[in-house]
Amino acid sequence: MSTATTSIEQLAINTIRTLSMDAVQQANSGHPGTPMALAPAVYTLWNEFLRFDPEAPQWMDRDRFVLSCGHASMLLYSILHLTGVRKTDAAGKVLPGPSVSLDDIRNFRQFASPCAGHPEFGEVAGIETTTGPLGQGIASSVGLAASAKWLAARYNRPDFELFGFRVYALCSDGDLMEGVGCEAASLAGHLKLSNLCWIYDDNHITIEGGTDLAFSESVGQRFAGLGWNTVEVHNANDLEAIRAAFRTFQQTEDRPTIIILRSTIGYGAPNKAGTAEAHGAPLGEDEIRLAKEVYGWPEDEKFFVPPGVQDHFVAGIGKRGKQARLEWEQCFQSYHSAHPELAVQINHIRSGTLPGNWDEYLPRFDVSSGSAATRGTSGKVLNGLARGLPWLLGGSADLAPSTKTLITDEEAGHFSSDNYAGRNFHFGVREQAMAAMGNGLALVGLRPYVATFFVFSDYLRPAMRLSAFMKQPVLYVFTHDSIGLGEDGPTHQPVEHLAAARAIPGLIVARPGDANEVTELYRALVPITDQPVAMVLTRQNISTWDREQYAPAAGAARGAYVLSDSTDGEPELILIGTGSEVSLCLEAQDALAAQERSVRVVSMPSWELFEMQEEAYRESVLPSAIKARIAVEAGIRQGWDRYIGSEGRFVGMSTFGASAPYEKLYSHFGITTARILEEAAEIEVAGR
Ligand SMILES: Cc1ncc(C[n+]2csc(CCOP(=O)(O)OP(=O)(O)O)c2C)c(N)n1
Ligand SMILES: [Mg+2]
Repeated sequence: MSTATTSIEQLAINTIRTLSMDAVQQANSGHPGTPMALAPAVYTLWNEFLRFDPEAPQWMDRDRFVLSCGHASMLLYSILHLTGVRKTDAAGKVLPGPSVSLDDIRNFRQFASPCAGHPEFGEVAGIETTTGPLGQGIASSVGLAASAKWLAARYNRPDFELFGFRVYALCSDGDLMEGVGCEAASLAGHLKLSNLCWIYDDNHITIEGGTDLAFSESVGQRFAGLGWNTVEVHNANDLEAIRAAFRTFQQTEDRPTIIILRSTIGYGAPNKAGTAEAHGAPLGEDEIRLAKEVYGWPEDEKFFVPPGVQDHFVAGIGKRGKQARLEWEQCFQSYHSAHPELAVQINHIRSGTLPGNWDEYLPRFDVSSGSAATRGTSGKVLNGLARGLPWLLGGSADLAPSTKTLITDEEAGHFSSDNYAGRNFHFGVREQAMAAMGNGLALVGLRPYVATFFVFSDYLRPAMRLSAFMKQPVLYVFTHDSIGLGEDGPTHQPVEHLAAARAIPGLIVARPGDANEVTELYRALVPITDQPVAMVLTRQNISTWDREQYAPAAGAARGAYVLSDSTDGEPELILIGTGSEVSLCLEAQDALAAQERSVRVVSMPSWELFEMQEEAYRESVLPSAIKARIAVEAGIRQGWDRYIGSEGRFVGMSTFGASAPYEKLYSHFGITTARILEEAAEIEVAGR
């Protein structure tokens, strides 16, 4: 056999296989076996089913393809190359040239190549979400599918079927073993997301060997139990069966579908097929030659794309996708005339911009409003935000009454299989899937928030890390932010979580110190569209400061500001507080003033916002000459040395908390004004 006598379909499939094998061999690392096995499914999906225009890879209603088994990245790079997906810039504008060139594939896994080890969102048009941590891709795909349902329910009108995209996610044994995948599948089944299709690569192989080592459940029965439609394809090379499976998916209107595709990893490699050896290492030159022989491929050709293959994709996905996209553009134009206000909203969603009046309804609080928990204040602010920002949507992992994250406006509704237009999501007790879904919602351009107790941020940390990595503006609302939550005790009391959140590059952590700081932080953070935010809020009541006496709350937007300065000249000591502990600093400042000590109090709700300010501003708040500094925060010290220096003092936690009313805990753990005064008495002060 030679390429001349092979059908064009088979040639296209084998091109995906050989590009993947060659790239992994050249990089001397990577995963060849899975692309070799799944090339037929990917070929069929892309060329015959996917509604995707390679010339407009950011088209809003395109079908999404998620490669959840990100280790098989060459599969994605190969298909993006062969289908001629165009390059785009950061704003999504189509540029000349391909998204993935043959040279990019030759540079697979090399520095600055868009073809990274695992697919990275933003690097290459056509990568819909970053994958690699198994389970995250399929979990995000549920958010993508929910977005499509929501957009359709909100914006489609008779004669204007603007939204209806489908989401296909290719996943492996590892994806289905991971808990996050199961949480997401459970929710997708419950929500009857019929536009969601997972293709499960049932190859019986993981890294350590056969799946019989650790995975013997019936995936089909599990998914049937979760409310999914299950379809089996017994041979991953059977194109007719694959086509039939996709047709069944497209005709299923009441459930998501999982296609269980029995495959052979490393298909075609005579010595390595079907073994774990084909998973994560180059096949080796000899084995590649033998596999090419099996495929009827010229054995010595590398990175070979036979004539006709790219044209074949142009005639398939290219033609179909372009036509669908042009029809959509036309439809959107008439929609613009018929429903101008809605069209404006859609344009905001696609460009990631905010409506002009988005912050019009944000509340302000005066001293007479008394003390309040910042979680409660956040609830009010969030509701004001929801009025001005119609595509703000989200919910909690079964804690909305505690996290105060319900949008109470009746029009908002509850997202469910009976009402996909709802803005209040109920994620159930599934923090991991919730955050991954948040990523999916954000990737489509919606503004999602997700909420839980701060201590459970550990459960969703991998997805939160990906929000930051993908520069997605997911708003994490974390309440019950310290020992201040009291009687629920140390299992529920975050201690190391502020440090852990601040450790994630790109995540903005904000811990407001009073009600007006809550408002001002939301106002500052919502326009930031390329970073996620963790809003960290109290359960206990804290006072609302008199802004006649103290500096305006707008200072919070700069991350740290002088809330209250010494009245008699240069301060000798700076007290820095965050959240509920700023008030302790203010009390200490008064007590120290009585001792004729000049003290400045800095409220520092967000390190990250502070670091974005100019050097001159930062120096004005924390003058480098003033070395006597005490930070007060009901968390661990880690990281604070940056602001208090080696001579600084820290009042906070160094152990887990305890179960008791919060006042008792603050005094037991020594987070008190008295303790600040002790530290102030001991600290070395220049010139004293
Ligand atoms: C959360 C997570 N844990 C571990 C890994 C490392 N890892 C990559 S692939 C893999 C398993 C490979 O088996 P499978 O998922 O079935 O993929 P296949 O080899 O069949 O393509 C593991 C453990 C990972 N990428 N993500
Ligand atoms: Mg496997």
